[in-house]
Amino acid sequence: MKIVFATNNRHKLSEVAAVLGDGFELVTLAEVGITEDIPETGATLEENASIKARYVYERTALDCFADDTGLEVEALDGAPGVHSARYATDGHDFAANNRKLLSELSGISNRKARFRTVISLIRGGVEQQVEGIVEGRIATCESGSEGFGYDPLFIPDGSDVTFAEMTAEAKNAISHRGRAVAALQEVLRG
Ligand code: ITT
Repeated sequence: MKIVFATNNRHKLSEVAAVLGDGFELVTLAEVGITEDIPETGATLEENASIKARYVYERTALDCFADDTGLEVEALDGAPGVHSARYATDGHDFAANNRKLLSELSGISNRKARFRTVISLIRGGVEQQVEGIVEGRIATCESGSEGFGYDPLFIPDGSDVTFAEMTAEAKNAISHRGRAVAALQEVLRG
């Protein structure tokens, strides 16, 4: 099955491709001629996932999906949440975002956090959303070099190590995105 994945994030692309497996051919934005950044103007992950998927559908009329993900930290009232990509700066500066998160949590003992991924799928012009969540906590310093984004700071429940210390396979087995993509697969196969 051929489907467009509306992302410019190569890490997401490889994680999603690994979970979906060989039965699905993921088409990139560049392959359908969309090279500009899709504006993410929504106030929620749900809105942004929908905006990204609709942007692609309106221009290509192809089946497509988009993922919007946020890190929600309890002691920060859910921040950075929908602003996760641009927490510290205007760009996707992972190192600066991680430094800001550690500084905001400095001296705070409640480190509870979760990653939440919302995927918006448009198939045959009909839109559906699925979600994946992983609960965990924010470490006091960065560890590991795998993955991307906040992975060096996020320790999932049931683990002693961060996502950045896990193989891609181990992260995918329990992660927000792995779970959301498993739900997406059910919908696509159903
Ligand atoms: P696209 O919109 O092009 O898909 P993006 O990087 O802007 O890519 P999001 O808005 O969904 O994607 O993600 C917001 C940020 O959340 C992202 O830049 C990372 O910093 C972080 N993030 C997302 N998924 C993550 C993951 O699995 N592990 C660690 N950080 C993640």
